[in-house]
Amino acid sequence: MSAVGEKLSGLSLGSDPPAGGHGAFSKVKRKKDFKRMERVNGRWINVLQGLELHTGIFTPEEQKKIVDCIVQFQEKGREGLLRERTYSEPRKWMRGKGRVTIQFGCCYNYAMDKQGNPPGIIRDEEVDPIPPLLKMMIKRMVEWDVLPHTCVPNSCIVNIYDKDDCIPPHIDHHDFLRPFSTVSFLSECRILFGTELKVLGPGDFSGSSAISLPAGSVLILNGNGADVAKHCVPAVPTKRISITFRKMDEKKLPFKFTPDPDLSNLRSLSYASKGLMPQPIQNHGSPVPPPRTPVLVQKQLAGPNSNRKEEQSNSIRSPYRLIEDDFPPLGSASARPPKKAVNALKH
Ligand SMILES: O=C(O)CCC(=O)C(=O)O
Repeated sequence: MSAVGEKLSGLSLGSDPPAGGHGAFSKVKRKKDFKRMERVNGRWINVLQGLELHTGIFTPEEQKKIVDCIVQFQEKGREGLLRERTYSEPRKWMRGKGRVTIQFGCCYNYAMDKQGNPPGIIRDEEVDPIPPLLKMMIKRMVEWDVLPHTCVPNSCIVNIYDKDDCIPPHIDHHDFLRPFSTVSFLSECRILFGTELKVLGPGDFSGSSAISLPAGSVLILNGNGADVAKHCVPAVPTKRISITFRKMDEKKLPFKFTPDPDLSNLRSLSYASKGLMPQPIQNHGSPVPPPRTPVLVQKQLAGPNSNRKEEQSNSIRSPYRLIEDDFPPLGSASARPPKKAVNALKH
């Protein structure tokens, strides 16, 4: 069992192995072909390139545990039991104004604050550490090939949207590396993307593309989808929670930051990461001959910057069988921003 599993076993989200060994993993669906061509600086590009939507990563029971945990933190925050900048409940005076946020791992400043701190990570401010259950979510995402082990998040922001709350158009600040991920809970909502997102009214936005985020889904933001297109969540029709996990730029780490051992050495559970040779699955009764060097191994040898897309899709589509315990229950590069992105509203 990994360090996280050992230390956090008391907080296990699930007690049984996935039904049928690969049962839980077989429910995972990954969409990586989002496409919307827009003209940027005179060139037509796919502004959704780099977005991925992963569903089936967290079971309904696990989602409930995570939501319960967030609700408990919200209560603690209301009672003043969290560090000052961890919990924030903006003054709301109209539809589309604000949402509750809970920050773990670092204090992110959305706009120039009273002390004159610019938007970004405030390095001399402390917030509460990432709670164990949320660390287990990170572990799951890395082990299940949702996030690369080269970009393990060390901070997160929980957004609690009541009906009519929203998040305005923005590009995530480059104090955080790419990719980053947003996990959705409680209700499905639409997230808009586009180089031009229009503010039509309070919580009312329009954009060239909308992606539906089902409860329990993980949206990965990378490439153009993170840095060329802005994104926003228009006023939600019903309560929703999201957790955005991000890795901080080393140069922007809070001064008192110490790496969490629970989040170090996380690895994908796909066989190549374990250095195991795959076992061919019978295909219509005849064994599938393995390639001389399995693709995943090739990718691993090629280093962390090799084509992760292919690696991920291989982990579910390849003719090789994963090891029975590869997908246990939850218990057990910074892209240089294009000019356009630099000018976009930072968030
Ligand atoms: O709630 C969401 O899905 C989006 C959150 C987001 O954009 C952010 O935290 O920066």
